[in-house]
Amino acid sequence: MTTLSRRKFLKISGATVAAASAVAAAGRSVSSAIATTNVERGDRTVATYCDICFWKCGAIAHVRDGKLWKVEGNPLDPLSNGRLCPRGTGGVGAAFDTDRLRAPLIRRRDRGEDEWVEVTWDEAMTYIAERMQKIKSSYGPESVALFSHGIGGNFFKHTIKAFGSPNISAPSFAQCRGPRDVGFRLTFGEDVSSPERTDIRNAQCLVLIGSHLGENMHNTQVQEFADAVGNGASIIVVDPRYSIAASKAKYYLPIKPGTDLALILAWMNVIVAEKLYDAEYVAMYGFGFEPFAASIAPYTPEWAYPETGIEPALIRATAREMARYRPATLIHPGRHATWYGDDAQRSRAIALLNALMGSWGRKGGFYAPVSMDVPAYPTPPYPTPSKLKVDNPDHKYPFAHETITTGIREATITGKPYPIKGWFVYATNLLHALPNEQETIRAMQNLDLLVVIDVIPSEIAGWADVVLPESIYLERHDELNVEWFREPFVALRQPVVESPNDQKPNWWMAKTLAEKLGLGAYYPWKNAEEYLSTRITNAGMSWEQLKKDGIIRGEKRPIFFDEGVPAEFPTPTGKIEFFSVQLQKAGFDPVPMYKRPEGGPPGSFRLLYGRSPVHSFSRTQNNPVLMDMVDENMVWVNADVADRNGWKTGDWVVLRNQDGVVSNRIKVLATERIRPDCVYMVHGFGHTAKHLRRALGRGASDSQLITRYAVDPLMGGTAMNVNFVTIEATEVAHG
Ligand SMILES: Nc1nc2c(c(=O)[nH]1)N[C@H]1C(S)=C(S)[C@@H](COP(=O)(O)OP(=O)(O)OC[C@H]3O[C@@H](n4cnc5c(=O)[nH]c(N)nc54)[C@H](O)[C@@H]3O)O[C@H]1N2
Ligand SMILES: Nc1nc2c(c(=O)[nH]1)N[C@H]1C(S)=C(S)[C@@H](COP(=O)(O)OP(=O)(O)OC[C@H]3O[C@@H](n4cnc5c(=O)[nH]c(N)nc54)[C@H](O)[C@@H]3O)O[C@H]1N2
Ligand code: SF4
Ligand SMILES: [Mo]
Repeated sequence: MTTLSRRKFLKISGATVAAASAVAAAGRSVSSAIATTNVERGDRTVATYCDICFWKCGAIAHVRDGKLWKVEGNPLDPLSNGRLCPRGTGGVGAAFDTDRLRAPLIRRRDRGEDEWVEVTWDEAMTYIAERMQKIKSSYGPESVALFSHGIGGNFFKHTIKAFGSPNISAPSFAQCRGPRDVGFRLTFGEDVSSPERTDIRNAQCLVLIGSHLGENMHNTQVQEFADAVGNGASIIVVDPRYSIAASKAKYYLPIKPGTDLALILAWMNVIVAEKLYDAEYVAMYGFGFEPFAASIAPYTPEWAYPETGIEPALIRATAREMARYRPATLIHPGRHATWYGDDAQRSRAIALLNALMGSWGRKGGFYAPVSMDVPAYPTPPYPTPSKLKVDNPDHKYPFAHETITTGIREATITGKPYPIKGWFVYATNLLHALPNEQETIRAMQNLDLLVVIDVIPSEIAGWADVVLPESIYLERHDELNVEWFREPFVALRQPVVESPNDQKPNWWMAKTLAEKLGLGAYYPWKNAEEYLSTRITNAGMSWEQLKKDGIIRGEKRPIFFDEGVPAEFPTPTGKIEFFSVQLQKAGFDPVPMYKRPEGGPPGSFRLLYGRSPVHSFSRTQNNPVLMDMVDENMVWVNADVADRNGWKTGDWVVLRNQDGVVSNRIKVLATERIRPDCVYMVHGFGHTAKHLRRALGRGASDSQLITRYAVDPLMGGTAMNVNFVTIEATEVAHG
């Protein structure tokens, strides 16, 4: 695994982009782009925003002689502040990927067998519309579901809602930030949302529990983290693995995996017992502090020590350190919170610890986000579905406020509460994103229609009946980015270059499909430019300015209590709920309580995973520029453990999980930087889709080994850090 400094990356990226363009120019897929743009000479720039992850940084794309040249940060953009992360800079590689999907495909043989015919867009859309109508007449429109991730899915959502289905879901809830947002909602009445409303820049003490900023490259957070470090903020990192963030920390707590709730309870115990909390804030805004204090009284540092492996003196020292800087003490809420099944309650404990610090609504803590007011384009009201969503029957998960992907999958398998017969999958590689891929495959076998919209022949595309090739983000318009953030702004994504083959943008596909379904009234506009410019003009802004600058910023507004933001907490009591009556009524712990996580079989290691700083999920491993930097993952193994077993860095091994699933081969990284009871790899590698020629068989897939998951009883999140593996030396390539 290579970790590059930013400076080194920037030096390399120019050269690799050039190399990539040269390679691409020799390949078939870009030759037509070159032919159509040959006439263009000189340099031009187009302002747009990035799509290599969901942070949506403002970017300036450079075109030289008609060819995409490079992408940089847009200095006018408050998310990027003129600087992209390595993935955003390497994003241009997506355009030069010679394995891109080029034309619509219809499957010729059984689902999962790789045989396709290229069809015209009209044939593809007619085929899809006919099958949707058939599902509608046999089962009702609700039996068509949409999985979609990212802003590009907005128009497909519109078409599916117009068709009459409420079953629309993204992995960002039940596989990512869902438990966190539920835990914070139960406490403060509001979500942390995305971009996170964390004032990292002004934090004087920053506590990172897992959140591996610096590997997790969400741009603004990483920039602010660097600022905080530069300002001398006290950093406390809790992680079984010595992360990049840990290397910046004053205190590093190598916790036993799965025991964070015990640590947080012990911290709160110290802070309450020693009266270190913000008493005025708690008295003014808190509800149920007395029963809360009584409930956490048994959780002393001495109690937490054998659970967490963190010494009582260190627990006390870090609790006091946090209290010293309050309210500018930010216990980061994390993002990928689906870990052990107690995740909403662990997140609630993080929320409560922040409440004790008085950091919610305060500088260096959590701000109140603001946004620009851009009215929707007027379209007819959606039909009211005659059935409720399938994902959460009888409100089994009472605090799920978004749709649960795995609930839709479950209904597709069981046919209950009603059958799901059609899936649209937009920009989400469900075989990597959902735990237990066999369940996803079983569900897909029950479908009458599976449409995948992707840019490359991903694993999920391999299962589709119809594959629709999308233009990449640098070749299309998308919905406006009207984000809730520190300051209001609106950003535009617009085409920089043309698509090289027969790829189309999502808005065109969703509109054309709606028209085929007789739902043309929902698309009263001619094209994306008309749609977007109407919205902008109706909001009283200049379309020409937005096209030129890529961004329009609004006036700064108050974002903290002491700047005049009213301290309102939309919970049932209107206060910060130290004790939660709604949880109690629903049969859950009103104050978080700790339960020890289950261990694994003897001789096994808990499988942990995270991010590579230069890759996004499973979507960038075929990108020539990013693969040039990190082209495989490695399995981190504690150095002593490796030594005892005779495994050396660079040795090939396979991992076998508790259910007998064996991974692709992967190289060992023997390191002091991880505890002996777990192993670690970055997510997204180990591709099996054979048309992803660059990514195929490189590294191993954590997703493949995640056959087991624990479900959060509050909100249905699927916790994935509950798998265990053994390690076996190997010489041969598997998979
Ligand atoms: N480069 C890059 N950046 C990204 C993304 C990407 O794909 N690539 N994806 C973005 C998205 S959507 C998300 S949700 C975030 C995810 O990023 P985070 O929210 O930061 O995800 P975590 O799961 O908290 O991070 C994994 C870390 O948790 C540690 N860990 C594992 N188990 C435990 C435990 O029991 N206790 C503790 N304390 N730590 C543990 C791991 O060792 C690892 O360092 O990243 C975002 N940023
Ligand atoms: N095992 C495991 N599972 C996880 C995680 C993990 O770390 N480990 N992380 C979880 C988290 S935090 C999240 S947020 C989710 C993320 O889950 P997803 O958002 O599903 O992430 P990807 O696996 O990257 O799948 C994205 C798919 O979209 C395609 N794509 C890329 N660009 C475009 C485009 O412009 N248009 C279209 N139509 N398609 C495009 C890619 O080729 C790819 O097939 O996964 C969750 N699941
Ligand atoms: S954080 Fe990086 S990949 Fe994500 S939008 Fe920003 S520049 Fe793009
Ligand atoms: Mo995520």
